[in-house]
Amino acid sequence: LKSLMGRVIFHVDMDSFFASVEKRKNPALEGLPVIIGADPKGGKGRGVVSTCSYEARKFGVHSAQPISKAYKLCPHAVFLPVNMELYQKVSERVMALLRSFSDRFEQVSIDEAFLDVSEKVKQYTSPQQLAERIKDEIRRKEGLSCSIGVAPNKSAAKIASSLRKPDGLTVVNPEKVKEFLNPLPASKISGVGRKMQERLASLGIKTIGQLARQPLDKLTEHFGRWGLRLWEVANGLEEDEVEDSYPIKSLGTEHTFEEDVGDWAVVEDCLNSLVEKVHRRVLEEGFLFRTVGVKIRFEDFETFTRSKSRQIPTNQKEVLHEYAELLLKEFKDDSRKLRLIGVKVSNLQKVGKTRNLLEWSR
Ligand code: TTP
Ligand code: MG
Repeated sequence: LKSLMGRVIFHVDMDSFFASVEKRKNPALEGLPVIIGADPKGGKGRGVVSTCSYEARKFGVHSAQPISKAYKLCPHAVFLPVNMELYQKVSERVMALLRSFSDRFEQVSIDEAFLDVSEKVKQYTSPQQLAERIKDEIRRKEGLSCSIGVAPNKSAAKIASSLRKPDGLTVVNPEKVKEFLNPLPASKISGVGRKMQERLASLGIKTIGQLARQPLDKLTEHFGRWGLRLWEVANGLEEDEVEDSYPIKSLGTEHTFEEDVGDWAVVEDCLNSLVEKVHRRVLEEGFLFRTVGVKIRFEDFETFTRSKSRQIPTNQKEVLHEYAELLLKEFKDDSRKLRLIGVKVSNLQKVGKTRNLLEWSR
């Protein structure tokens, strides 16, 4: 068995990605607060902020905030609609470049990837030098900046990339992982959101170091398998492999209603058109999917996602529709009005990859 010791893992995350791509396209935006969001209508739209430039972040604007709130915080910002096609194209080029620098490559989202460079790094004087080379290439070819975290495992690399944004580079030496993690807040661990943070705080756990020092049984008692995971990550013992992946992990779309909707017939109409759209893209891209997901946001912004998987991949619209409808049903009796619904497919497989297909349906 190949030892996982001595791995060099990079986590690369583009800086204010959608906003940076817009700035690259229109240099007049340089230095200005730029806010990207669905249907911005000059700040009066009903969508949420996808992202914003670092200039806008100084005013407290951030992802997932209602556009109207962002407008109050930063009325002089430039508001732009989401041009997903453009970002997708740039993302594909950036990911191809990152892939070329890696032994194993795993795309995590539109602007984020893990690279296992354990072998490749031997061609350079240090991991630092390889990371700088990658940053230079992305800047030269795409005019964009990114932040890179370097560590012996994925979880530490991901945390490292977030520490010196934008245009950051943080290298964690293998013997310094615990020292690096200890003082950081537990919320830096991927998957520890506000709720989890509160539950940890109620046990007196604020930092990753405090988490690391807990008896393992105490954590599993409170959090099950997730407790074990937290303990591993906190102690720098996580050893997940970088899983080679396809560039596109999911295809989806969502719709924010002009006015909150209480009539389920309207919701169903909208669902039909979202299913149509997603299905068209599935066929265009030549994918099969195994998982259908829905997203639903109520008028008070409470948001839920649900998904349902099947064993055997398919590209049939009927399946997509049936699953999506089934998943939405759960929310039908809620008295609140709806603000947004979304549909996506994931666990994608290119048609014709028979070897993988066989593995999947085993
Ligand atoms: P992130 O990497 O989370 O954010 P970012 O690249 O804009 O900024 P940072 O410098 O902090 O990394 O997400 C990547 C893109 O995904 C982002 O540019 C827009 C999109 N996105 C949304 O549409 N909605 C969201 O809630 C988030 C978090 C991101
Ligand atoms: Mg980013």
